[in-house]
Amino acid sequence: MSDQLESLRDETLAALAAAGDLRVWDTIRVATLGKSGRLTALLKALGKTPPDERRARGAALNRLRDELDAAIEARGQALQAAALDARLSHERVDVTLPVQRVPSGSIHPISRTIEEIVAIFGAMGFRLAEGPDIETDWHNFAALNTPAHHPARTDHDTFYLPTPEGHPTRLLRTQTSPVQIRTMLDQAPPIRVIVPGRTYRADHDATHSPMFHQCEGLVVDRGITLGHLKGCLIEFLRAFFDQPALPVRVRASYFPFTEPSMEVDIGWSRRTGEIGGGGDWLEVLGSGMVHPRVLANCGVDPREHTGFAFGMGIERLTMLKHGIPDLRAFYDSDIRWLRHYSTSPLRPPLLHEGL
Ligand code: 2NM
Repeated sequence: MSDQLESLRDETLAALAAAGDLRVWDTIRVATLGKSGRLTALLKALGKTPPDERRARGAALNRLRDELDAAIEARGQALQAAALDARLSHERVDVTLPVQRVPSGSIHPISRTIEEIVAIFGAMGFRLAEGPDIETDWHNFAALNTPAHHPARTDHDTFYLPTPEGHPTRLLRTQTSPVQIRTMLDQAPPIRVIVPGRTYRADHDATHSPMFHQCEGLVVDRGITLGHLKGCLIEFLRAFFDQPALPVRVRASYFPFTEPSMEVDIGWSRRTGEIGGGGDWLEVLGSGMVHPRVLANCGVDPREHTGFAFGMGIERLTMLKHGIPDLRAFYDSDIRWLRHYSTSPLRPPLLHEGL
């Protein structure tokens, strides 16, 4: 090999060995094998070599090109691997470190209760149903067998909206039952729905808010009985309060949309406010067998199908479960109250853990 080729070889190999990163490596590659590279220039000049030297010179140049090609490739790969190693060790994550305390939202206790109720009834085969907050008086009252003179219909309780001439009266729903009405109108039995949502009544004092939350449920099928209703509600209450032996009792009652109707009480202690034992009773639910007229109003034949329905107040259940003393605090958005009573979005309700 000529001195010229030998120095090109030694210089290139030395420069490659010294190259600390891919940017320097690429400069060497271009300066050697690129369009205006040193080796490329020598190959181009081969044509001007005297014919008697050309053969040997060509062979030497090709050998050198193969050698440098391989050396550049190998160094490139080594540098790439080193760069990846450096990145991986730099970006290593210690999974044992505590979660970073980034400011984040949390689940309001009302939302949490709704999620829990839906999870419990979901496990019993109920589907979630929702509907509009603004209703017609037919869906909110008439279809539910609530006669025109019923106290719930007076202006005192209901927020009526301005209604254009010739249109059906519009109002803010006073219960979520119009969603059950819409469900029966939309789909044929068997029906199993759980219906949480906002409801509105013109009532505002220490224990009433004009906007509050209810959760109602409806089952319609062939052969549904009061026994199914009792079993279902006892199952729900024991799961919700996480007490497998929670005392539950039912009392006869009256609602225009159910016949018979019953109220459901759970055991508690009036003295300590504790749910469970204690010998006192606390009303938590209203329920009953769907009135045949309500079924008929929704196109369900009461000679073929029967159903049960129930309703509960979300705020009240939440206050009982968590010992929250004041209803109004739910809507104050006081960040200290929210920190105390809200739950992390990272811990959704899990049935298998017990709610
Ligand atoms: C309650 C109590 C009793 C109820 C009835 C119906 C419907 F649409 F099926 F007729 N939905 N919800 C009902 C029955 C609600 O809340 C205290």
